[in-house]
Amino acid sequence: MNAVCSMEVHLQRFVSMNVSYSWIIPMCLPTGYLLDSSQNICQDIDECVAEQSTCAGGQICVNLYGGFTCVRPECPKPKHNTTYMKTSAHQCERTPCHVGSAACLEAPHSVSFHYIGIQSQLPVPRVLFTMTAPRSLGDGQRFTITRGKGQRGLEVRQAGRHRGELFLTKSLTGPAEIQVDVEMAEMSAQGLLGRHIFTVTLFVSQYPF
Ligand SMILES: [Ca+2]
Repeated sequence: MNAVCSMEVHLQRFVSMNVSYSWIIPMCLPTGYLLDSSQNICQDIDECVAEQSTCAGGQICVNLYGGFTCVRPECPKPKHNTTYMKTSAHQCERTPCHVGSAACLEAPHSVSFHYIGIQSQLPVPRVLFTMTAPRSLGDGQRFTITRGKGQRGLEVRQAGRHRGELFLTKSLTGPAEIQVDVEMAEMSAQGLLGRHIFTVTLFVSQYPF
């Protein structure tokens, strides 16, 4: 990664010898950061807010620590009489099923996409993402990691009657991109009412800032 450097000049005067002496210390920080001199820390530049991103039309800008990325969430492809349509930039919902199509009725009701930038070696435990039922039909929800469950350090837990949390139990070292799917199953006394998939992509930065 390239670095942006500035020079800091330090000056000292040797009184007894009546001479001045100066030296220069280079201050380097990776691209994508600004030096916050009041706190002496590297501050991420939010390229999405600053409109410095070059995302194409239809793409969504996601700010990351030390950079940004452009994403274009895509709905699941039609399969077994099951189709999805985009209901927002981040969400797809299943279209009404044909009568008698069991495969369609068993498919998830919605798929939503979430992008999270985190720093490398983040202290743990830490909640990364909270999932809530958009409308509560059932008696409760059950949360399960259905894809990427082999990824160490990521777990889900019930955090309330209609809420679940994806949380980090082990520090992740970047740069890395990790994708997990979390399923929220809406349950009633009669059984499963419906399923919702949260596709979560984590972008772990190269540095711990
Ligand atoms: Ca950034």
